[in-house]
Amino acid sequence: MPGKIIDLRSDTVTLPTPAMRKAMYEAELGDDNSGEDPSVNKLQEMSAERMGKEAGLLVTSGTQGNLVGILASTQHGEEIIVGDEAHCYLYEVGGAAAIGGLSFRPVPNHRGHLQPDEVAAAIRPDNIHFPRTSLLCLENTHNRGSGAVLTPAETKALCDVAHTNGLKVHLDGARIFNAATALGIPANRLTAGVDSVTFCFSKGLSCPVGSIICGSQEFITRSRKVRKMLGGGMRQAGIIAACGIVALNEMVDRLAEDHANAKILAQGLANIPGVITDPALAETNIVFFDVPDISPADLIAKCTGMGVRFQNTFGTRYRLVTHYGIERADIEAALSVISQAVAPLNAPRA
Ligand code: TLP
Repeated sequence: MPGKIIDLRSDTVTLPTPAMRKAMYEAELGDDNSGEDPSVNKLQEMSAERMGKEAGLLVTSGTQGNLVGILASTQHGEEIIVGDEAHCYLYEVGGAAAIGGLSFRPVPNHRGHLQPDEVAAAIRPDNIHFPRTSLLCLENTHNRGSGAVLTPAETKALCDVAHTNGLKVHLDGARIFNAATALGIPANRLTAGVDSVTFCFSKGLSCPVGSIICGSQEFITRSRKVRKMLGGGMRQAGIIAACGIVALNEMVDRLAEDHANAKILAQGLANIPGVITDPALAETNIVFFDVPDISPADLIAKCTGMGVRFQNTFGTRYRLVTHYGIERADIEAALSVISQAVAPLNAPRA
């Protein structure tokens, strides 16, 4: 039996650090539904400051943060522009359509690097037949784009197109600190032009639960009501916020380690015959690879049996995510396991 399970399925599998467990125990609490939880209030202020926005609102998850952001920026029946591989389009149960009565207008994703001219072409002109286009959603880093990073210049160009045409911009920044770390800049440079941004505490920052949405004071006041409608109004949520405070103080700077590990992983995978990956795409903590000649069920079962877990995203494509708790030695071990699992492919044929 393998010893340590090396779980590379997602950075959502991270467990709280000892400092977070202590902070939860000691957290000052109150009723956040009435805005009276001091720990939540502190986290919201810290987060808003990091994002360069006026205010923040703690939400239960990234999915809820995106939905709150979308609903607070639109009216029922309008249309929102998304990349055709955006998380909020593919993996959030179509909440914007189901709950917001919004139609999605997908544009080519380009690994998250949406093209301003393609966005501009998707904006509906004023016409009796059309819904009003009211929001552009961006994603940084981009999950399905192998953790691709949007630069401040790209973000600005996209925001300019949106704002010139009367659209708001919501940024799914679930992993915004990974993007900032990769570029070596403060996160607020990546959020400067957007109207709202969500980021997650429960991914690379290692918290057990929680995300946040930031924007103008007026937007957050509206978002608070939407959150309540979605059942996301919490009570002594300072238990959750306490971990977020530790995360912002202690867990952002270490993301560079995850990125370095992802690069080693991607390079190692590229050297395994039978595995297809482009190591240049490993910009942050997400690595995708393909093994066309083996069934996904077999590959996953073999690797899991040898103590290495990762996700089969679709077809013969797989995703590995590095995070807190995964050390350099685990990367070497994972590479050795994957290499053994695909080895029969490479055996000389009789
Ligand atoms: N991503 C998860 C899930 O897809 C399972 C993962 O493992 O990567 N935006 C982005 C870019 C995300 O990657 C995710 C979660 C979310 C939003 C939603 O966050 P949660 O899971 O907190 O609702």
